[in-house]
Amino acid sequence: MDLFPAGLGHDSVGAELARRGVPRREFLSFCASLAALMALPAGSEAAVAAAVSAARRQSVIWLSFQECTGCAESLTRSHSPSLENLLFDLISLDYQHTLQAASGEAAEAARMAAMRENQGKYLVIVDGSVPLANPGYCTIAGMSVADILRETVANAMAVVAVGSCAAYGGLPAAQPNPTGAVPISSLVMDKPVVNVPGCPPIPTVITGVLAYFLTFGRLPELDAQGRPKAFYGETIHDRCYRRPFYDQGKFAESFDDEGARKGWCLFKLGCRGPITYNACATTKWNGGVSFPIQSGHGCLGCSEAKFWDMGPFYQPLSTPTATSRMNLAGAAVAGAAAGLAVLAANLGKKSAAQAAHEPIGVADLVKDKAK
Ligand code: FSX
Repeated sequence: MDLFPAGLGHDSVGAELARRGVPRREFLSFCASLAALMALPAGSEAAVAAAVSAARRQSVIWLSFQECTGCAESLTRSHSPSLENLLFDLISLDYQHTLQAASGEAAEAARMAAMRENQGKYLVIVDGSVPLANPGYCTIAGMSVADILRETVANAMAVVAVGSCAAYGGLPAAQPNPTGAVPISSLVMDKPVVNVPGCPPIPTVITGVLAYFLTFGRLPELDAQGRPKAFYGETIHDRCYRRPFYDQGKFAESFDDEGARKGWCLFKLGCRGPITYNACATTKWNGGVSFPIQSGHGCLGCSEAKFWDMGPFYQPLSTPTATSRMNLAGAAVAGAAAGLAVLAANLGKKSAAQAAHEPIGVADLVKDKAK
């Protein structure tokens, strides 16, 4: 199979890779990592390679509003694909405050040119929330960010709201929300919007969503909150390697006790893993090295709506119920095989123990999501 056939458009990813002499083997291994990232079945890499090769380098305009730049910092730690892969091979990042060389009028001219030359085809990524209490609270080149958003998405194909600020309002929207901060989805009604929450989001998840869009020309399957199911389909708790300790009723009571040293469950130290949907426990951070729970710190729930207001941090969600302890007792009596069956049942999407908890914050969360 010729990955970079002669008939490819001059602005295709394949043509660009061929020009730069990227070896076939290297490209295929890159596509294999993309396929794994997108949770595609084994053997999909050839199809991904063909699609990526023929794809046009995607024009992307990245807007940053009320935020801390943690999301862009996270992206720069992307390892698979690396930021370098992403920028030079897959996309044409035509505007991004933190990474672009241009400034002032030249930067704004680049945004206008990208909008003009790629009408209906460019992707808009937004991090940060929009202040509605006063347009002067956040402006770029003399324009309110609400107007910049409106202008930029008018001819866009789709919008990706990166980070909990863009997806839910995040830190700027925490009580008492002095700037009247709102998420992107409350202002963009006529374009597809995908939410990639997290404060910041996992870099692999940001690049995974972009890779999916580039490969298939559409957004991945989303849940009711507009999050890609492939990355936000399960809770941290569902996939946590400390989960067996939870099921056995073994909990650290402080960050330096015997239980903590033995790696027991951090639930009693306020871990929000049971109510937090994200891929930290599987994808991990820093090239797959670790994630907060593996480093001895409970999950703060940063990818859930209103997580700043669901506090205080380190307050346990609730006391583990008798249900999970009963599971342990039953497992012990019935032996190892039965224990594994109980564990398998508990690893289901909503275990009886999880359903019985109704942790603090869940009701609020559901209420917020229903709005
Ligand atoms: Fe918000 Fe991102 Fe947290 Fe910071 O851009 S999601 S405050 S990591 O920077 O928007």
